Amino acid sequence: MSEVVAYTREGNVGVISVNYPPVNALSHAVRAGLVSALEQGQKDAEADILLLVCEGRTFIAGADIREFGKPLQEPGLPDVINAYESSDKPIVAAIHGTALGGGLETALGCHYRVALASAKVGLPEVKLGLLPGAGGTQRLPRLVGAQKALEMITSGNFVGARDALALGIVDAVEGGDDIRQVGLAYAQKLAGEGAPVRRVRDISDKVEADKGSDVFDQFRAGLAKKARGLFSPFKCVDAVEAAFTLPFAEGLKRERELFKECMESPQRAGLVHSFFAEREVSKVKGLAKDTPVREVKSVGIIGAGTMGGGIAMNFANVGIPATIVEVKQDALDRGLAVIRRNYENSAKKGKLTAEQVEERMGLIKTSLSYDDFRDVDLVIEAVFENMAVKKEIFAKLDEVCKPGAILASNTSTLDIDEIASATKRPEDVVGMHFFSPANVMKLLENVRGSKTSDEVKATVMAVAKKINKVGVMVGNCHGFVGNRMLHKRGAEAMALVNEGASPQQVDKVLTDLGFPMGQFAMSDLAGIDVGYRIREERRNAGEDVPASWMDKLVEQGRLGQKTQAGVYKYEEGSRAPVVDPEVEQLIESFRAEQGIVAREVTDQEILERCMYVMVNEGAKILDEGIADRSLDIDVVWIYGYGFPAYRGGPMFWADQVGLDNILAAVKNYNNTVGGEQWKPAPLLEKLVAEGRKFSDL
Ligand code: T1G
Repeated sequence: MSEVVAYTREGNVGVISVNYPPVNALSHAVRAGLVSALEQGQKDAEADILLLVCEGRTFIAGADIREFGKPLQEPGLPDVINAYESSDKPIVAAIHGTALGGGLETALGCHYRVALASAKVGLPEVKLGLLPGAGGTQRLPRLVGAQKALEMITSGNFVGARDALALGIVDAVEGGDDIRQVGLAYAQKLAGEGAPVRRVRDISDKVEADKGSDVFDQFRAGLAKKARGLFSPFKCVDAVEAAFTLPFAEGLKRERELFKECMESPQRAGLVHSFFAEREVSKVKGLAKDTPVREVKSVGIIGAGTMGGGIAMNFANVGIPATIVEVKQDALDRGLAVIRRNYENSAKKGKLTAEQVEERMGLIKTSLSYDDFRDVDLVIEAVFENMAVKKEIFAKLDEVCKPGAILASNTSTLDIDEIASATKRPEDVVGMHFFSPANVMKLLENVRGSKTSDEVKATVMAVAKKINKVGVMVGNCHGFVGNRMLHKRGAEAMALVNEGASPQQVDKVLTDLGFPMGQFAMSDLAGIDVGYRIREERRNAGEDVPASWMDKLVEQGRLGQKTQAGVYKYEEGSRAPVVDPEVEQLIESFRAEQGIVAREVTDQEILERCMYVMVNEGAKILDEGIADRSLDIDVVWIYGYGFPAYRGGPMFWADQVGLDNILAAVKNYNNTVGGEQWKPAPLLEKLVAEGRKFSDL
């Protein structure tokens, strides 16, 4: 008897029950247990019908992703599902929670499906760089037709129980939360009606109706834009198409071939790494799981600019009241108008109802006085990047806020310890670095000061989860993790243009790698005056920061999208970057002033200098303990800067490129380009010497 899958009988119903926390994933033990429980059910003469049900929070949520890349242990899932479908006793799948991937495929191999109204179903394999590899691409279309099957399988989106009923994926939906009782009652009803064995593979009307349809080519055309650079979405279409061109058994074979291609693709490796990394980052190294978390029932925000407004929306979205303080009423009015406009845009897209807009607006208050922060549990300062201003603000907060209130700065680069030194409660001071636009970007870089307490660290990580962000705990240094690496990439990109590359050539190398935007298009979006001010601050602090053609742009008032001209120009009402001959002229004049003779720069050099400088900096960040694990850096870049998840993040990608190749290039640029940024990181040298990877850390 398997300890993860049990067989029992209740009346004339043979019950197969899976109990493999946390999500009843189809590990080898579960697959073997399913087969053995089915055999018991077949032999049980008292059982007229069989019921497949799961314990715990959810029906089977898919194959066990932790087994990917390891040798397959029989029985494989397709064989398990084939055994269920071939049963001569009807089998009912009772679905609660989320029946996903191989879980839904197993349910489709059963003969009837009943779901709780709160349940969801889906085939999200595409989000892992895969496709449904256990009959989903062949059975789902037989129930829902080509279009719906293609939509579900290429998006990986979940479908609620009632929609699944309407689509024919499930046969009945019941209220309540006792899936075992619901399943038993439904099975007894079917047995009483003498319901026959009804195999999905034998249902052909939807297949006949869509045979010869051009929906597949239409889908491929649509994916060309949406799934740019991705591999498995196109294989999903091929697999579903096989359900309409081949007999069932042949279609399964075709699906298996395509599944294997996806399983072996580097994109699957990257996406699975990203899946687990996103979950691992919430487990902060050195922070006990039971560290007390302070309740955050209300927040204060200083600054009603783009960031302050976006931050306030995150809290209002989850029902937490936010008070925004500014120095002038018109700044508050402008900020509130932007927030309302953002919500109304979401309502126009059907993402919010008018009532929800008003409800959320009602949670956002404004004030000109810090007195309104007396009772808040957390204050987030979001004013411009000037240390003196921030210290003045934190000194005032220290006086006004109640004991135990957390004082956070949204600073993107500045020293948290210095900010904390303006207060008498450094243990309650922390960085909460949101990414612009703050109400959209998933990353929240939580920055620990040297005195930040464990309770405050645990609390801001819990706040990240509460406001639907991916929180990463990082150490305190200039630029923390994300921006420290971004600044290195930005400096290299600017230097490459000094030397002969064009901004658009640099940007194309990065978008071809999979970034949504190139370095300069991103600078135009954020405002190239941001980088200008940071360079000026560093020059004022005595650092040797070379002159730059981008400074010239700022000095001409070309600040980026907000002035419709920056590195690129922007037509009225458009965000599309257009190459501007004036900028090309300015770059040539700058080179002449600096005595630089332009040379041809290859795409490969651009890729190496922009990306390897980041990897080298990431290794230094790990060496210094600013990031605890390489996966923390990967998550920062995937969720904060759009690093393509299918490449797993900069450090995972570096492992795939080969650290020896990267170190060789770093050494080369250390000789030819020079500068601190090209000094090989000791950790990179150590890993290469030991034949290890970042993902081993
Ligand atoms: N395998 C192994 N572990 C899994 C897992 C899985 N499929 N899904 C979740 N976990 C772990 C997760 O790592 C975490 O572990 C814990 O469960 C809670 O997850 C043949 C090949 C189910 C919606 O893609 O979408 O089937 O951190 O924090 O927010 O065609 O997990 O606690 O140690 O995410 O409530 C298809 C992936 C696989 C579903 C729950 N299935 N999972 O969300 O909890 S491929 C999926 C999810 C496949 C077949 C193919 C979510 C969830 P730990 P969590 P949650």
